Amino acid sequence: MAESWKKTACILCSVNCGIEVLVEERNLVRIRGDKAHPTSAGYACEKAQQLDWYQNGRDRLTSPLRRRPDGSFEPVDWDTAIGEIAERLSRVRDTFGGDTILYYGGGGQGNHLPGPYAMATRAALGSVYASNALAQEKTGEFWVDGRLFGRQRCHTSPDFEHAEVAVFIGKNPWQSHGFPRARAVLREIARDPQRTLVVIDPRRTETADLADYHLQVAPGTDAFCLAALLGAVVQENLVDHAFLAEHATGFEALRDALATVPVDDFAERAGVDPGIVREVARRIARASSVSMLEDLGIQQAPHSTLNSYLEKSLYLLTGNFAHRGAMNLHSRLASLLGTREGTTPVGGHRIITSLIPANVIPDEILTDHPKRFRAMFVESANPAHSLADSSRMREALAALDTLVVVDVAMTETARLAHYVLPAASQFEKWEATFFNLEFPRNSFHLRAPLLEPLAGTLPEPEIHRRLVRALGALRDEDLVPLHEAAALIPTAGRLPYAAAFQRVMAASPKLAALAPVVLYETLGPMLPDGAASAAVLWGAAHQFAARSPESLRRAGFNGPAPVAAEKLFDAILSSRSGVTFSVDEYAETWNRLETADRKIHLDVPEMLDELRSLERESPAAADAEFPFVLAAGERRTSTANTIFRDPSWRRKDAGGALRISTPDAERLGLADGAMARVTTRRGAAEAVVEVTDTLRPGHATLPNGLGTSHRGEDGRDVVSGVAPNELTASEDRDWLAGTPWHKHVRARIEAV
Ligand SMILES: Nc1nc2c(c(=O)[nH]1)N[C@H]1C(S)=C(S)[C@@H](COP(=O)(O)OP(=O)(O)OC[C@H]3O[C@@H](n4cnc5c(=O)[nH]c(N)nc54)[C@H](O)[C@@H]3O)O[C@H]1N2
Ligand SMILES: Nc1nc2c(c(=O)[nH]1)N[C@H]1C(S)=C(S)[C@@H](COP(=O)(O)OP(=O)(O)OC[C@H]3O[C@@H](n4cnc5c(=O)[nH]c(N)nc54)[C@H](O)[C@@H]3O)O[C@H]1N2
Ligand code: SF4
Ligand SMILES: [Mo]
Repeated sequence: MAESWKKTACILCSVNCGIEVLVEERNLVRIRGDKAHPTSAGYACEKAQQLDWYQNGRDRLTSPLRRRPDGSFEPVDWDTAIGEIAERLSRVRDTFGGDTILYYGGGGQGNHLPGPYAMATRAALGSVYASNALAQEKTGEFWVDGRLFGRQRCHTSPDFEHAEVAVFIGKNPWQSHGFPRARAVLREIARDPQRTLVVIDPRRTETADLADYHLQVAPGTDAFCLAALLGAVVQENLVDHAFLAEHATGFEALRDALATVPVDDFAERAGVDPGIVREVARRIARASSVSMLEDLGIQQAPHSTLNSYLEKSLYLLTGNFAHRGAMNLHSRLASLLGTREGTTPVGGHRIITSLIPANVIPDEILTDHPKRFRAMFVESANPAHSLADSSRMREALAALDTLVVVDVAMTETARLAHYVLPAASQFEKWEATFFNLEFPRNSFHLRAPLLEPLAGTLPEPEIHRRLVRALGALRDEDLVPLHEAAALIPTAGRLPYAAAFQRVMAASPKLAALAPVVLYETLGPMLPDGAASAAVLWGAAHQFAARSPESLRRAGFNGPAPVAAEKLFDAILSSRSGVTFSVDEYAETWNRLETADRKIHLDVPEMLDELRSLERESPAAADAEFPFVLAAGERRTSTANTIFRDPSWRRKDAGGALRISTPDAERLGLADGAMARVTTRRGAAEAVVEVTDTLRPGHATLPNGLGTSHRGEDGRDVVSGVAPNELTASEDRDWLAGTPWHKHVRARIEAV
C-alpha cells in the first residue's frame, strides 16, 4: 500500500510547525517536519511525535453531556443540548443582562477558528466580557505596547535569525520555543563568535547553557536587573540619541528616572555581578542589532508590567527598532487581540485587549453584586486547572447558574459544567491559528482535516451556527440575498458576493454582529472540500488587503484590493503548507505605529512611578514560614499545557519532579527520587524530588500542565503529578494588569 503523508501543523505550542503525518486507520503513526512550510521549513521538535496522544486520548468526548442533579452526566443528543443551552443562557440574559455571561477561551495553542465564530453567539447573547490565557501572561505587555506604540495590539516581533545580540528574559526557548526553528537559531547564535546570547533567568536553563552571558537573577528581581541595565545605558551615555530625537517623545522623563538608579546596588539586589551587568549594557549598546524576547519568567512574576516596560525601553533607548535583526511591528491577517478597554463590572479591574484579568474571575462571581457573572461559556480552555487558586475557581464555577464547556476531552472544567459539548479534534476539522507574528515575512496556515470527525463530535463553527439559530438571532429570510449571490460564485466568482455581503452588513448592524455565522452559512457551503469553517478568513483577507495593500503586493498578490484579497483567499484555501501573506520592508514598522504623531511615547507615568518606588523595596525579604520561591509551572520536554491528558505520553520526568538546588536538598535531607511536600498559603502537594545544580538555593520549580485527571485503562480516574494551581493564590498578581505570579509562589518544602 502506498504511504500517504498528509500535511497539517503541530498544535502543541504557538510556533505551529508545519508537519506531515502518516495516518493509518485513525492513528497518527509517523510525523515529520514539512519542508514546504513557510516559517518552520521542515523543523519540528520531539514533542510533535506524540500527537497521537491528543488525537486518540481516552478522555475524548463523543456525545453532548448534561449534568444530572447528583453531579453525574447523561448523554443527550445535539438538538436537546443546543436547545436547552440556548434556553438557559437566554434566561440569564433576559433576567440579569447578557453582560453577566462571561466567555472564556476561544482557542488554545493550535485552534483559533472557534474565537471568531463565538463572536456571533456572544452577540446573540449580549455577552461583552471575555478572558483567556493571554490575560495570564501577555496583557501587561500589551498595555505597555499601547502606551509606547499607540495601540495595545501593536505587537513586536524579534528577529533572532539576524540579530547580533539576542536577549531572553524569563524565557527558555530551548524547551518552550516561541519563535520558529528555535533550537537551530540558538545554536547558530551560540556558534558565531561575532554574535552574543544573553539570558536573564534564575535557573541555568538549556538556553542559558548556550549563553555568552547568563544573568542568574534571584527570582522576582528582574525589575532591579533591568533597571540596572538601563541605568548603565543612561549613566554611561550609551543611548542612541539620534534615533530618539527622530522617533520618540518623552525620553527626558525616563532619563531622569534612570539617571538616579544606583546601578551597582540594584545589580546586587538582583543577585548579579554589577560588572557583568555593565558589560551586558555596553554589549547591547554597541551591537548593530539586538532582538529580545520576554516571557513567563517576568510576565508571571512581581513587577510584571514594569518588567515589560523596562525590557522595551532597553531596546528602544539603544535604537533597536525598525531595522533588520531588531524589533519590528508585524502585520496581522486577523488579530487575536480585541480593542476593548474599560473595567470589570464588580471590582473595576482593568480590561486590556478586551480581556478581563483571569485572576479576578472568582471575585467577579463570588459576590452578591447585581452585575456578578451568572453564566460562563468556556471553549478550548481548562480554567478550573489553569487559573490561579483552583479550589476557589471550582467554588466560583459551582456558583454559576449555567456553565457550558466545549472541549475535545473530559477536563477538570468540563466535570463542573451543566453541559459539555464535544468538539471535533484539530486533525478532524479545518483549523488555523492567528499566531502569525513574524516579520518581515508573515505567513498563515489553514489546515485541512486528516480524518473524519469522531462520531458524535462537531467543529465549533457548526456549534455556533446551531446556537445562533437556536437563540433565534438569525432568520432564513435575512440570508436570501446572500444565498442568491453565493449561488453565482461558480460562474461569476466571489466579487458579486462581496458586494452583496457589504450591502447586507451595512444595512443591518444586527446581522453585522453575526457576520462570522452569516459567512459560514452563505459562503461556507460554496468553499471547496467542505472548508466552510474557512469562511471567516475570506473576510479577514479582504480587511487585510484594504489595510496593508503594499505588504500583500510584495507577497505576490497583485491588483486592486478586492482582487488581491480574492487571490490571497484562494491561496489560503488551496495551500496545504501555509501561505506567506505579507512581505515587509523594515520601514513598514513606522507605518504600523498608531500614535497620532507616529512617534514612540516613552513617558509612561504609571511605570515611572513604579520604577522610582523600587529604591525603597527590598526584594530579598525572606519569609520565615515560606522560605522558598516556587516557580509553579515550568516548561519542560515533558509538558504541553493540558493538551495531552494521558500521563503515559511522558517518556521523561513521568511524575513531574520538584526541582530543588543541591544545597537545599542536602539541608532538607532530600535525595533524587525522594518524596517532598510543598506547602503554600493556599495548599499542599507531594512530588518526587530532582536535585539539580541549575537552581539557586531557595528556588524550586514544578512543571506546568500536570495534575490532570485521566481515565485509566480500568476506567477509573488517575491523577498524575502536581496541579500547580492548587498551590497558587488569585490575589498574587500585578497591580496594573492583574497578571498572576505563577513563577513566584512562596512555599515551604519538607521531606515526607
Ligand atoms: N515544552 C513546552 N513548551 C511550551 C509549553 C509547554 O507546556 N511545554 N507551553 C507554551 C506556552 S502556553 C507558553 S506561554 C510558553 C512559555 O514559555 P516560557 O516562558 O519560556 O516558559 P517557562 O518555563 O514557564 O518560563 C520561562 C523561564 O522563566 C524562568 N523564571 C522563573 N522565575 C523567573 C524570574 O523571576 N525571573 C526570570 N527572569 N525568569 C524566571 C524559568 O526558570 C524559565 O526558564 O511556552 C510554550 N511552549
Ligand atoms: N500555575 C500556572 N498556571 C498556568 C501557567 C503556569 O505556567 N503556571 N501557564 C498559563 C499559560 S501561559 C497558559 S497558555 C494556560 C493554558 O491553559 P488553558 O488556556 O486553560 O489551556 P490548555 O491547557 O492549553 O488546554 C486547552 C484545552 O483545549 C482543549 N482542546 C484541544 N483541542 C481542542 C479543540 O479543537 N476544540 C476545543 N473546543 N478544545 C480543544 C484541550 O482538551 C484542553 O482542555 O495556563 C496558564 N496557567
Ligand atoms: S516547536 Fe512547538 S509547534 Fe513545533 S513541533 Fe515543537 S511543540 Fe510542536
Ligand atoms: Mo501560554
